[in-house]
Amino acid sequence: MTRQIIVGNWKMNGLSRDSQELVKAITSGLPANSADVVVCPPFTQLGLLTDMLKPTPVKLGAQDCHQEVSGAHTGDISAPMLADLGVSYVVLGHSERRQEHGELDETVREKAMAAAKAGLTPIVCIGETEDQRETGEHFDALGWQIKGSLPDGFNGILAYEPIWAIGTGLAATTDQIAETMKFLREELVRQFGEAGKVIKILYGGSVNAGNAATILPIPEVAGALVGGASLKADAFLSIVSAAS
Ligand code: G2H
Repeated sequence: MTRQIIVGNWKMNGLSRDSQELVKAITSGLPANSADVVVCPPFTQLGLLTDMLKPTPVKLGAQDCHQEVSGAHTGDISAPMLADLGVSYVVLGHSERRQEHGELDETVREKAMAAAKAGLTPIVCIGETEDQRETGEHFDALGWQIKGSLPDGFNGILAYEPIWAIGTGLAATTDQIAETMKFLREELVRQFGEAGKVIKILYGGSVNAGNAATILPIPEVAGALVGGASLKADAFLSIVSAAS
């Protein structure tokens, strides 16, 4: 079995000193033979942290990239720019970007292609709204998002983050995660054939030190995308320790 992967999504948090302290605490507290660990700080901290992380097994991720390589896109950062800094992963299509920046599946798909071309591993997020879950439309919604957001030949990671579980402290139940993971695997195989069998699927949405040991062993869960709990070294390390 491949190692699980725990990804810390710091979102818009972290000034220089906090970021360095957090990374120092995470890298010095990593358990032996730990799961794979990725931290995704804001863009502003990537340059600073790349040197700190180089001698450690912890990898660096970004929280977005532009779909173009360069050009007139004020305020944006391209995938080759991230690769140039030593970034290995990039989170794409997070629901906060879909909501706050109007990102559509098609843009997410283009970003995933750009990331892969630059040598980054895209972590593409999908997830249903509370309404879709309540009306039983969640599988349809997820199926469409997979179809729209993942490019042909997708060789990255899929993150399932039910929107209603993000930052609410209310993670999906074990049954909901298990049932959804099974559905996602079937969809991936339907879309990508053999290759769909090995695409890693992460769960995200209020993963914390208390529930990680219940969530991570669920079949098909290849790891977790962690927001709030990735900002505290002890909580994040507990989650890493719960991974296999
Ligand atoms: C979901 C998750 C990280 P949190 O957005 O991507 O955040 O763990 O705070 O729910």
